[in-house]
Amino acid sequence: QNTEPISVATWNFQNATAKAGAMLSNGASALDAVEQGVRVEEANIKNTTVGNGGYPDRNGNVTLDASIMAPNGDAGSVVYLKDIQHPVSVARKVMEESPHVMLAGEGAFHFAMTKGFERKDLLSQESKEAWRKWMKEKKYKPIINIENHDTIGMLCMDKNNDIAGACTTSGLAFKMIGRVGDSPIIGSGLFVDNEVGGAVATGLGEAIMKNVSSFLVVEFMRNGYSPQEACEMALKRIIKGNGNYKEFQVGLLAMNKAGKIGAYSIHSGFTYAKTQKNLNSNVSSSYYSK
Ligand code: SD4
Repeated sequence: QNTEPISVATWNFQNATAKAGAMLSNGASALDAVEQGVRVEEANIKNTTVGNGGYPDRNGNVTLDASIMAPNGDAGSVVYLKDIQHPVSVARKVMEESPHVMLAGEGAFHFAMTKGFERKDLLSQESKEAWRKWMKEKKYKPIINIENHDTIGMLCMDKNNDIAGACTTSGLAFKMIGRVGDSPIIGSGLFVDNEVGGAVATGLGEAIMKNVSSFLVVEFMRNGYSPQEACEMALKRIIKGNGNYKEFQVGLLAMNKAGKIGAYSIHSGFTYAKTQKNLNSNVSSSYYSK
């Protein structure tokens, strides 16, 4: 099998897929491309759900979750990491230079310091103002597709047909202190099995974690379903277990070894970015709720 390299990412993050796509065209590995691709959004101060400029928790702390998976099945992740702009790169270091898969909070920060990462205050002026405004009413309600849903989950396939994935987020805006979402949980926000394909998730992490969505999507593909069918089947299982699905959004995105893509969400509004052969596009996913 020889498929043209391809990169896809949740939401309209074409700058990220374009970066990864350009690297893949130049022969980069899927792992390098996926890391550098999501770093584009981690550095983007305008993206209030990822990395620098992310919305804080209700105590004003920006806390980041990120994960990465390599074609050989290795994985690394960080949860509740503060003051580091590129959590995905810390996750990669955890994968490659520690005996562990996941590091949390202070330990993750300490590890990052020993690996030469820079300490940086990530709370932007805009995010600080949004938080102050939120503090006036203190009403916690994730809003479908807006504000709370801009996590980047990315899948890349390189010229050798190897697949890698990454997922990085500041989590839900104004979450409780200590809250960790699906994005750094291997199998929930991200899963790659290089024999079969990969999947990433975005949306309400609490629903995704209970469903282990990305692992489920990949297992469905292993059983012969297309990426589209697999996303639909996994998402319908979330809906079945949640009477209140009308109140939250989940989007799933998958790629198989043939480079076929599938995406499905509960509500309209979920899109994914795609770069292949230097062509960038933004594709609307199909969805369940009318
Ligand atoms: C979380 N799934 O922390 C993430 C949020 C998200 O776009 O996807 N935002 O629950």
